[in-house]
Amino acid sequence: MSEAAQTLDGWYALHDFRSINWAAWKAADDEERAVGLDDLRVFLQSWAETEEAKAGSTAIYSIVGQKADFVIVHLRETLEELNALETEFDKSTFADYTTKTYSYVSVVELSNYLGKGDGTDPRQKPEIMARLQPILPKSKHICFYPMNKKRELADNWYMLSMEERQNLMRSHGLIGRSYAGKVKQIITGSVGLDDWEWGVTLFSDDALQFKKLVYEMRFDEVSARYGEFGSFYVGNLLTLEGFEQLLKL
Ligand code: 76R
Repeated sequence: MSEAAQTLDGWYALHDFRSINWAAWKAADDEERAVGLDDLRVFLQSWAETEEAKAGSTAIYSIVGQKADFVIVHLRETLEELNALETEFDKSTFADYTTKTYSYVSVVELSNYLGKGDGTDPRQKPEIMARLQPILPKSKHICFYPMNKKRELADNWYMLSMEERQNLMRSHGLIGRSYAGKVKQIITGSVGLDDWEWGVTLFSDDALQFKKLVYEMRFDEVSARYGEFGSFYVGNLLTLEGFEQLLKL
């Protein structure tokens, strides 16, 4: 049996994709819509306070295309907190004007492929904790997709030796690092949690950098040979003002 990579796991993640039920929103009167918008303001305020208190992080993006209208990305310490956030949102008046389109449950993950480790507890290191409990950047754009590493007879990631995987990951990391300052990535692990093995969430102020990075990685062996990808979601940062503008009739 090959050696499993060790992971450090951080905050749990919920990517909650919704669409707006425009027929219901348009059928509501001004007063009803005002109640819905108030809900939204209260949610955004409370999520911002959680982030301020460093007890989690939330980012909201519109989604371009027909897969969803917006996504709320929550990072929290526990699955219970994610569950509570989702249910609280579902109970709100605002949620009556939305439909659920997709969701993804995972946990922020760092693996030991490239880190040497100096024998000390990595959780005592502020720079490691900042990566395990990241404040989601409020970049202009987001890109999310789930992925697997292949398990086919000829190309089975999980049957490669630790050393082979380390060598492959080195090249992956080098490409990734060449996008430093342009794309911020958060890798969340989801084996045993959701339908794919990882969620990839990318942030950038220039959406073209998503295409350039993902394209370049396709030529790298880790992705070219072993990557399998789900649906891609791409969108634009939604502030409260942006949300109000979006909902304006
Ligand atoms: O964490 C680190 O910085 C160490 C290097 C590193 C690891 C271990 C790293 C760097 N990644 C790691 C793990 Mn990655 N990554 C992806 C995708 O579309 C594709 O082809 C793949 C989707 C992107 C775009 C990306 C970007 N990475 C992983 C893993 C877990 C693998 C496992 O455990 O088997 C996956 C699934 C994955 C996928 N990666 C980077 C990036 C970028 C931009 C970097 C550089 C990060 C930096 O230096 O800040």
